[in-house]
Amino acid sequence: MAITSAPARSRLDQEPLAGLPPETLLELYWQMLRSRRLDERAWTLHRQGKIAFHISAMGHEAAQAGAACALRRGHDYVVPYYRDLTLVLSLGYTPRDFMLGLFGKQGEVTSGARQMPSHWSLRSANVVSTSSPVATQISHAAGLALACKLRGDDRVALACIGEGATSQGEWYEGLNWAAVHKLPFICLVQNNVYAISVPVDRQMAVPNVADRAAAFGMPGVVVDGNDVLAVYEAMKAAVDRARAGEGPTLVEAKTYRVVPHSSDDDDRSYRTRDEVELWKKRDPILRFRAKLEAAGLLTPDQQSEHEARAQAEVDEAVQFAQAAPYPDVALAAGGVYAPLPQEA
Ligand SMILES: Cc1ncc(C[n+]2csc(CCOP(=O)(O)OP(=O)(O)O)c2C)c(N)n1
Ligand SMILES: [Mg+2]
Repeated sequence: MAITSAPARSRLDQEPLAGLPPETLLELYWQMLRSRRLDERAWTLHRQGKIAFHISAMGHEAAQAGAACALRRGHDYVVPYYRDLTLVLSLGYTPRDFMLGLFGKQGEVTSGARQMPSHWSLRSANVVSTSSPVATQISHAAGLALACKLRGDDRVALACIGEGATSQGEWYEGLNWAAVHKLPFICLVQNNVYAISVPVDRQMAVPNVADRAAAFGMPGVVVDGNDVLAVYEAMKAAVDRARAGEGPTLVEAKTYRVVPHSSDDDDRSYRTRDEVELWKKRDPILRFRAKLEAAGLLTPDQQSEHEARAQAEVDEAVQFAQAAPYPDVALAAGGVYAPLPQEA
């Protein structure tokens, strides 16, 4: 039977910190904070004319850190989308990796700097590279989940996507396939209200992306995407389900992109400043910080230490990437075209 759940209620009232040990809670906070500081620097570097392009995870940190925490790193497959900076950092991507990508320098791990930034991949963490056309990653992830099932291993495949891209045919095909074959697949939709300038109510006539899960025959769960522990709990339930052979889950994390779509976008043309300011008050990092402070897990001194460490890592990564050489021009087409055949 198809199930579409009501919006998942955070169980924090019963389990204030999702049953996670203090070190894991602090690690979650660290991943979110470091991602934000890297992201802020990327915007600055762009406005200084030092990098060509940036697309931001700002506002999505809780959705992504919570999702990463529910996975077995280096074991499960992850097919991210371009906004997943916090997710890939949580899985092992480093600040240097990120900055090498922004500067297009030699040593960039995903493609030797041949791709645009934010086309993440990381072999050691089973993070699979995606194409630029949105939603193509869904078929890739469903295929990986099928492979996991055929091999009989206990891996799951996670695909991330924005709510706008769920209008694409490949999203429907991938989710349908995953449900029909009861695959160990999780689709995490990061619903940030906009697909560039197009608001969500111009994308679909139902209030939640997760409402569509019923049509595939899989559970659909709505979760507060700015509450890292609520996302973790929803994702953990979906991962456990997939690992137990019970099939796929559609998780929709409701969040908001507090900056323009990318460094090429001017969001003043399609949304009000009041709306943006309202969502800034729901900042996922400040919310989690307050929770940790209230639980006595983060003192002001520890907070300062986290900030200093994040700034130091960002500074070091920027210096490293700026000093790195550009890739050899002769390698520009490497990995793109097969070697030319020998002349007869
Ligand atoms: C097939 C396809 N159409 C259009 C684009 C251009 N494009 C890139 S991102 C984007 C918006 C996607 O919005 P959403 O899925 O909500 O993700 P968000 O950026 O909001 O996180 C569009 C239209 C593309 N990359 N691929
Ligand atoms: Mg969106």
